[in-house]
Amino acid sequence: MRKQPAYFAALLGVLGFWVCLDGVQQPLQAAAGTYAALVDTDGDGLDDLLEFRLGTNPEAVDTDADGLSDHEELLAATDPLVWEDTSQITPAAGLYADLYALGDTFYLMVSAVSQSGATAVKYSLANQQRIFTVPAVAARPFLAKVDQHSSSNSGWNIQQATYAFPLSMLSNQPSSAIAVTAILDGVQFSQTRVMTKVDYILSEIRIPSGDLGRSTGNGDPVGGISPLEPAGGGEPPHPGSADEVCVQTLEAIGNMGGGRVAYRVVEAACMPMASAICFTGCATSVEDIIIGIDIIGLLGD
Ligand SMILES: [Ca+2]
Ligand SMILES: [Ca+2]
Repeated sequence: MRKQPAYFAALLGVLGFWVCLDGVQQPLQAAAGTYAALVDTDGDGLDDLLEFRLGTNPEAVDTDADGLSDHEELLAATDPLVWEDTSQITPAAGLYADLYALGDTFYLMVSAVSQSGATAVKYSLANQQRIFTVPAVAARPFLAKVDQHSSSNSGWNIQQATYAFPLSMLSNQPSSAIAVTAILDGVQFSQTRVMTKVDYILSEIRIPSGDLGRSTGNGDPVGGISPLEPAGGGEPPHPGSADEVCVQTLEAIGNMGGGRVAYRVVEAACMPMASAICFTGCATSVEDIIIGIDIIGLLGD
């Protein structure tokens, strides 16, 4: 196992949420083998492997041809797979973070669109036991790629950084989360990715309804699983309730293709557990539908 700095080893902190699975998930197979990490064929800022995960075309900047690039759509919280009247979209600051895995490495891409640039960028890692937050400078040893893109809106700029971390940071944990917070044009934004082992497969849990997991600070995700407060405003990770663990029981209800499996929450509760910490926002409600994405099964070794 690769050696990793203590601050990041400790990072994936709290998250007292476990997922139990009822039903059977078939590991999904897809032909990701032709893609290489950190390659962005169409130059839109989204690596080919990330586009493979998202279902966008790695060889087209604007998959749905609505005038906004796939990357800008993620930052604008619109759907890069659905044509929208982008002339009606008011330019706004946005933060997007996503990850993909290849071999023994996972790649975390963070990008922000703003007028004045991103400041106070911080990263948090959380697991059942703890949360650890560091400023962006502490993650610099893992930096694999930085980039800048011009926005389709004059006066707005897209900043981007991609980090390469040992996959063991996630795969050794039953569940974990990565959160990014930043100040964009004076407003705090955050993005979170939540991973959990489902039948021994590390899967990413995302919010349904076509949402690709974005948060722009003014979005208000409903349902789903998140270690952040679900309210808008991009609140940072917080320790939540001590000595509790969120237990979600999921029932697989459908294979959505592309590595995605839909689950229905059949049980959701915060339960007492010594030394565990339950994020306020991690509890779903019964009958919520969440999406698990088999990132390792799709793109792993
Ligand atoms: Ca691309
Ligand atoms: Ca679109």
